[in-house]
Amino acid sequence: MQLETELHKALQHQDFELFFQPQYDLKTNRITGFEALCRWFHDDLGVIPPDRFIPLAEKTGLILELGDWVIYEACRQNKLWQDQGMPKVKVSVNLSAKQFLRRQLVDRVRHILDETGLEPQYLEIEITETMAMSNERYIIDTLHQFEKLGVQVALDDFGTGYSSLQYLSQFPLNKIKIDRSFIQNQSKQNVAIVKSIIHLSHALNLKVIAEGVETEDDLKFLLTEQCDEVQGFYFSKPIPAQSVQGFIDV
Ligand code: G
Ligand code: G
Ligand code: MN
Ligand code: NA
Repeated sequence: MQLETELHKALQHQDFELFFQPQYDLKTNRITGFEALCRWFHDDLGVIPPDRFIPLAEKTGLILELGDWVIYEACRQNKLWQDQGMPKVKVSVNLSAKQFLRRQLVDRVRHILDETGLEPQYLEIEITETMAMSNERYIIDTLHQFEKLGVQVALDDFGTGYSSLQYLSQFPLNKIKIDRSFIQNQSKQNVAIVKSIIHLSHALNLKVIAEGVETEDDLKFLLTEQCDEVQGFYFSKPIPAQSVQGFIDV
């Protein structure tokens, strides 16, 4: 069985589902949003993790179609929650480099927002640090268009790439996401890095969120360092859409 053929079929049959992982404001303890994470349910193979199919989708170009679906589905779901009376929060979607470098990405997103009726400030896109630091000019231009549209932008996996601080300050970003490796291995160096990322973010007027928060100690550390938001298994793993409503009520 060729996974690429299966991926084609899965797109036609809509064998994908978005799971959602909550993000919390550390000061208010309120949910600020959900990160949408794609899951593939295969009839014979079971759940295929994104680490396996996203690289394949990128290689084959299927990421464009899949990526459009992810953005649409995330917006549709968030609007539905709002219409059901849930407090309004953001939904964030991960974009791959190929998707981002495609012309008309901003138009496609605008179209999806129109179609689903979701207000732009309730959509956040995540691009990785590595993506941002190649084609800087093009990325900065595109991000300015997103800013104009009112869509939020977060820089994902921060700390794992090689950001030029010169460029970073030119990026119209709203948020920096500290890569979970720094939270998971709190070596002396990593602690120093986390502290400086938080300071840097605040100096640049950006919100900062820590990923991979798994323990009470992680949380205390981030609270002390005045991190703005947190996400991780300590609060919840990614959950299906139908679990979100009950989740937010408790
Ligand atoms: O959901 P999980 O934590 O297993 O995700 C593993 C990786 O797959 C993460 O790096 C995540 O960003 C990526 N991923 C999950 N869903 C999507 C998606 O819809 N689009 C892209 N481009 N990446 C995704
Ligand atoms: O690359 P990105 O940040 O988009 O990856 C999100 C991935 O991180 C998802 O696969 C999600 O399941 C995973 N994740 C979220 N919270 C935690 C956590 O607390 N610990 C670990 N190990 N993984 C997490
Ligand atoms: Mn992410
Ligand atoms: Na990340």
